[in-house]
Amino acid sequence: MIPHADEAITRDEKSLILAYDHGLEHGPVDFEPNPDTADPDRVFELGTHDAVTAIAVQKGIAEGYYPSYEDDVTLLAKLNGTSNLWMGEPNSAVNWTVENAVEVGADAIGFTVYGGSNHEIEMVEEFRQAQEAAREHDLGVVMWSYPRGQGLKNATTPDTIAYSARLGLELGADITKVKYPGSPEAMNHAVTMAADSKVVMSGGSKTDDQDFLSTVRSAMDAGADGLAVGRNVFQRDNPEQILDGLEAVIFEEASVKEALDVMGSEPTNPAALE
Ligand code: FBP
Repeated sequence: MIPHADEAITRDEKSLILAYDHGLEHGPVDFEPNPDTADPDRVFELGTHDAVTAIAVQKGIAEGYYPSYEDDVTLLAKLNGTSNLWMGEPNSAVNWTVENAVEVGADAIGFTVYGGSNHEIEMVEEFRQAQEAAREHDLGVVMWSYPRGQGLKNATTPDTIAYSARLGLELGADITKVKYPGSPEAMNHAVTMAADSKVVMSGGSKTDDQDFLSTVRSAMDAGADGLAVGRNVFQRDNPEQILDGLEAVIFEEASVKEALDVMGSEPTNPAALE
C-alpha cells in the first residue's frame, strides 16, 4: 500500500467501483434481468454517474469501448478472470498485462486472489508481477480477495474475511475487495486487519433497495471505504436510481431512509428504519 496510489479511483478517500466483468465470470445469465446491460455502452454510460469512481472491466471490453468514454469514466483494468465454464480448483487466467492496461488508459488494476485454493501460490506470484508493474506506472492496485477452494468450505466467516482483508495489506494492494462477512462487527474486524490499506465491500447477488442500502450503510459504519458492485446496480430496472442512493450513503453519510427518499423508493420494511 502506498499512500494516495489509489487517488484516481477514489472520491474523498472512498470508492464506488462499478464491476462489469460478469460476462466473463458468470456469463450471459447475469444480463437476463436487464438485457440492455449486455451492451457495454449501457454500462459505460452508468460509469459516467457522479457516484462511480471507476469501472472495472476485462481487456476486450476496455479496448473496444473505453476510447469513447475516457474523458468521463475512470478505468480499472481487471487483469485476471475465469469463466464459469471452468470446473477445476479456483484459479484465474491473467488476460492482459499492466503495460496493455496503461496503453488503453487504465488508472488502476484489479486482480483476483483465491486464498486457500490449491493455486494460491501461483496466483500470488502473478499478483506480485502485476503489483510491481502497477507501481512502476503509478497505478492503484485493487485485490479481489476471495478465499475459496477445496479445503475452504465457508468462505464468508468473520475470521476468513478478516484474513482475506489482511492478505491485501500484506501483499501490497491499496484497496482490498471482500465479501460482506454478515455483521458490522465482523466487517470492522476485517477493516482493522487491513490497517491503513482500504477495504471495499463486494456487492453480491441482487437484493431489494432497502436491504442492499442497509448492508452498505452497515459496512460503511463499520469502517469500510466503499463498495465494488455489479449486479446490485446493473440488474435493476433503473440502475441510475440505485447509484443516486449509493452516492448518498457512501459519500454523503445519508441514512438508509434518506437514501431511499433521494431515490423515491418505498421501504420494503419500514419498521427497520425506525
Ligand atoms: P457483484 O457486485 O455482482 O457481486 O460483483 C462483484 C464481483 O467481484 C465481480 O467483479 C465478479 O464478476 C463477481 O463478483 C464474481 O463473483 P463470484 O466469484 O463470487 O461469483
